[in-house]
Amino acid sequence: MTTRLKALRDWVAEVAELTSPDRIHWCDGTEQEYRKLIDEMLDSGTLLELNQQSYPGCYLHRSDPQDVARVEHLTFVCTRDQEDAGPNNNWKAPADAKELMKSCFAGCMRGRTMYVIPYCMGPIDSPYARCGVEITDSAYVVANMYLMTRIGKPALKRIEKDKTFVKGLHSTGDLNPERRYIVHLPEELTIMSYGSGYGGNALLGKKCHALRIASYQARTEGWLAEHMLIVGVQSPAGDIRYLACAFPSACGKTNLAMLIAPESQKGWKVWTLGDDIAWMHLDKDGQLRAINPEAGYFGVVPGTNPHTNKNAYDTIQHDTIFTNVAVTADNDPWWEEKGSGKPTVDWVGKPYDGKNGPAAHPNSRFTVAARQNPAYSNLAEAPEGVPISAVVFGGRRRELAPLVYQAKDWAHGVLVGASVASETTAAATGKVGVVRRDPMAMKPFCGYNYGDYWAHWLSFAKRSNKLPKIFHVNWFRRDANGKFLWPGYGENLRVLRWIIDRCDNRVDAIEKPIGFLPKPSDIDLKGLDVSSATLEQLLAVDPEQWRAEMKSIGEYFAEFGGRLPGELTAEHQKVVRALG
Ligand code: GTP
Ligand code: SPV
Ligand code: MN
Repeated sequence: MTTRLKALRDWVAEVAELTSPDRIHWCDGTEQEYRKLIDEMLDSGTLLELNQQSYPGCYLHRSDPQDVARVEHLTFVCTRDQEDAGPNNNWKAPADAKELMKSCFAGCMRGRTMYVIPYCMGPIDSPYARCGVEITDSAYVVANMYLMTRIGKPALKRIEKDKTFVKGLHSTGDLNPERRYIVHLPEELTIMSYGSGYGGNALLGKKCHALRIASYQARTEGWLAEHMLIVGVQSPAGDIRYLACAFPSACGKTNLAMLIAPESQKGWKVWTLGDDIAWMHLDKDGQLRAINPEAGYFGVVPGTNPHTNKNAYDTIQHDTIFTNVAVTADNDPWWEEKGSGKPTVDWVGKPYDGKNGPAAHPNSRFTVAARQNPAYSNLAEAPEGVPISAVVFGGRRRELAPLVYQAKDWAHGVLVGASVASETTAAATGKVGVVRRDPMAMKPFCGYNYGDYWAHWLSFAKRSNKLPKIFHVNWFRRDANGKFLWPGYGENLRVLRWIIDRCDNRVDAIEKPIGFLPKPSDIDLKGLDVSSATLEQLLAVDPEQWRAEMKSIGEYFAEFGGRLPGELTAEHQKVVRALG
């Protein structure tokens, strides 16, 4: 296989010249190719076969123990002008970044195969889809891209038609954490990733392209590339409302995207469109529509069980790649809170004695094709996407943020999104459980200056009067003993129902300085072990705490100096004044 697109041929030749691979393989994206790759990885030990009776088509990959999460401190956005990357990104001058990466990549594929993966983010026939080509020396990356995106011949055909593509160059290198860089050149639609084989560092279609590069493109082209799940919530009457929800990494997107209604919520049904990324455009009528650029899930494994997330649990019973989980004596995959089985070997491959932390890595992941999800929406691959009724922001906050509230209008909603803060998780290296600012859940993923990004969000109000309503949720509020106040998971449907009731003007709300809060009687608690006192606690807005929060948000905003839109400052001031 090769291509008639000269720009692509030239780039592949140039990379081969730099990296000196033994072989070049153009991925055609067929099942036979996938099978062959799996067999080769089983031979080389990159993959281990799991029990094929109980988990047919499932394999385990153990990554390097030092390479288990995204590395935000080694991720760079390299714009010509540092201001364009903003204080929210690490920056290097493009020329310096290129030189550094060139020195890393020089000869790095000697003895290896160089895979060329043409891929399409979004349904192949969607006007909103965008393509890229990832060059990698990792068969594991190819297999993951096969499950999660649309790769091979159909993508290449589209690239040849579009005549443009994002260039992503990746090598696992020697996995030295001191020589690991994830570099983006948004002005050149280029990504260079060296020294990691893990998830968001290496599967370049995902965070690198579909968020960092795409968000940069979306700004100039008038659309949005967001770290959001997309769901359809169907009422007993059969009406479906689509929601796009942005929560930081490991804060519940996959779980909400696959939610199953509890017993007491008869007739409600949730359909999954996407679990991590949404690309949203205004259509000609001013309706915001979303597509999921991905075709599979790279989901957090621990905590997945038939009670928390039965759809995910069922989805990963076959044809799944598990990364960094434990195994049982029967060679089944195992993870914390799986609810059955016992681990005998931990995620690094050592006998599990229960003494050295969890058996599965807290950021262990499953990779699986979306079509295996029993709740996969029949509109998930609609080229025109689905109409979004509500945008929902959320974070992991043990205090302060109530279970749910609604922004007063679009501009206030942008403030609510820009004010998101959340406890850090195992999805990125570094300390876990520290509250940090994570506007729109995009801190690690916004490919340009946050000040410009907020201005871009605000600009939508001038372009449409049919924009979605904006909300904020927090499933993670705790009591004085550290226990979650809200049961979460399937029960979150009760909160989605209030959100939809608000969108459809079915219920009033209580106006507070921070936004509209539900009347407690409008949250359905039927069949739920949550007292009205607990609900009151969940919905409480403590003015003292909120004054402190607004002060800290103001200080954070000030870091963006002249790039901070005046309209956002005005929205902030309004809330500060209302809080007194
Ligand atoms: P990324 O893939 O990193 O972007 O994460 P995500 O946002 O998709 O998070 P995911 O749904 O995988 O959930 C992460 C963790 O949060 C898992 O351990 C879940 O079990 C837990 N979790 C998800 N939803 C809830 C909830 O409603 N309540 C509580 N208490 N925990 C939840
Ligand atoms: C996240 O960290 O938000 C993920 C996993 O979805 S990764 O693909 O590694 O970015
Ligand atoms: Mn994510």
